[in-house]
Order: sequence, then structure tokens, then C-alpha cells
Amino acid sequence: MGITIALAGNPNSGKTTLFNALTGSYQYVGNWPGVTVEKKTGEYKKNREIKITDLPGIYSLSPYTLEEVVSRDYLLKERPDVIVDVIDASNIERNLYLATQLSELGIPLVLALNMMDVVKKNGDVIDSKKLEKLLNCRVVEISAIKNENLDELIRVAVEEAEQNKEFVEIETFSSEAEKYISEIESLLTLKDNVSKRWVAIKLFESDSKIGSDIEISKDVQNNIDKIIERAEEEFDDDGEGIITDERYNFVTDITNKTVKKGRKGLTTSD
Ligand code: GDP
Ligand code: K
Ligand code: MG
Repeated sequence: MGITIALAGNPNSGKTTLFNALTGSYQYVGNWPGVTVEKKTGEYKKNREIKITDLPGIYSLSPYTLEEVVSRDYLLKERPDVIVDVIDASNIERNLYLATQLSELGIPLVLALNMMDVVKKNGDVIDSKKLEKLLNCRVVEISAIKNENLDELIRVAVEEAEQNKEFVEIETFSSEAEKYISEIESLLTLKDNVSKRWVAIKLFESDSKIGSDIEISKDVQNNIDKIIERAEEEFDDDGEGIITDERYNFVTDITNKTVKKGRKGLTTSD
């Protein structure tokens, strides 16, 4: 049986390098429907039943840029069996922000810590095992450019895709924010396949595009608006601001607990 893997991640995290290393000559280049963003799909060269898609680079799943819309629509509508979030491990804090969002889609998620060669050269140390524990998500260290540990990455991705365990997302939010999100979640009745959790967070953020993806009655929307009002009062911030702050606090905390910077402190952007 075939498995579909989506490579998601920030721009320049090494997605295309990884895609090329995995697919070799078994790749097809086209455009995403209706837009001029390049679409790359392919097959794992060592097992052509495994289909791989190289998604446009994004910093978040907000619907503000063309790349965000394309990646988000693909993940929500095509629902790959597993998402591999390709992370520039020399910039881990910034890259983990997206990981928290990807984990909310209800699709198995694996973090590929790419550019480990750079991390090691800088003398930085990342405690991947601890990261895995804190995030409740498989973490695999790789170097796409050096072809290091890529078979292991695919092995783990396939394992996650095939596991029928209940999906566990990253626990990003404080119990105060969580309370409001769960209240919204409990008001929703959605069609199969759509993650209530994802929709509840998007509604809490007043995400401009969520209305075109789902249908909610006026009554339910009114009740949701009241929940958001109470949250905004408690936090003295709007829904989108609350969620953004909590994501940043979470990734800063996780990074402090798992990354020790060496003396050189270089990143790929230096
Ligand atoms: P994308 O935007 O995510 O598709 O990123 P690319 O695959 O285009 O890679 C961005 C840059 O990072 C390129 O210059 C790559 O050669 C480089 N790169 C990708 N993977 C690695 C890696 O594992 N180690 C190092 N040192 N550089 C990498
Ligand atoms: K690039
Ligand atoms: Mg690319």
C-alpha cells in the first residue's frame, strides 16, 4: 500500500535538498493548481510506493501568503499520511513555531532536524531525545546535503504513518488559553476528516479563511464570539495575539531546555 509524505517547513530549511536526495530522478515538476508556485512530487528512490511532495516554504499556516495558502490547502484537503517538518536545526527556535501549528492538523508529524552538520560544526548540542519527549513527537537528526540518516527518517515517517494510535499533538498552550480553545471545540460538529482542534484554534484567532473551509451556524458563531470576548478580557489581548504569544513562549521554553549553544553561534543565515 502506498504512503504519502509531505515535506513542510520554513523557506531554506532544506526541503528541496532533502526531496532531491530522496527521490533522485523519480520526480515530477509542475505547478500548484491555479497558481505559479512550483509543485514537486516524486517517489522515494528506494521504495517507489512512497510518494513525496515538496511543499512551498512557510513560516506559519496563516493564509496571508500564496505559499501559506498552497501548503495549508494541500495539507487540509489532500491529507498526506504523514508530515515531515524539515527544520533548520541551526535556527531551531524560529523553526519550531511552525511545528506547533502543523501538529494541530491531526496528521502524524515527524520533525527532521536538518543541517546537523552545521550544528555540529558550530559546537552546538541539541538534546533530540529530550525534544522528542517534550514535544511528544518523533525527532530525527539528518543532514540532507550530506545524505546522512535519510533512510532512518523515512523509516520513522512510515512507522508514524502506519500507526493507528490516537494522534497526539504538541501541548503548546497554557491551561488558561486551553480552557477557551476546548470550549470552542465542544461547540463544533464537523464533517469527518476535519480536525476540530485545528478549526477551534483558527476560530479563536479569527482566521480570515476558516469560514470558507467549514460551515457554522449563526448561533454557534455567536457563542464562539462570546467565548473569545471573555478570553480577550482575561488576557487583555485579541485572540490572534494570545495564540501567537503562547506559541512563542512555548518554543522559547522548549529551546532553552534542549539546545546548548557552542561558542561560534553561527547559523546558516550568517
Ligand atoms: P528549501 O527552501 O527548504 O527548499 O531549502 P533548499 O533545499 O533550497 O536549501 C537551502 C540551502 O541550504 C541550500 O543552499 C542548501 O544547499 C542548503 N542545505 C540544505 N540542506 C543542508 C544540510 O543538511 N546542511 C547544510 N550545510 N546545508 C544544507
Ligand atoms: K530556497
Ligand atoms: Mg525549496
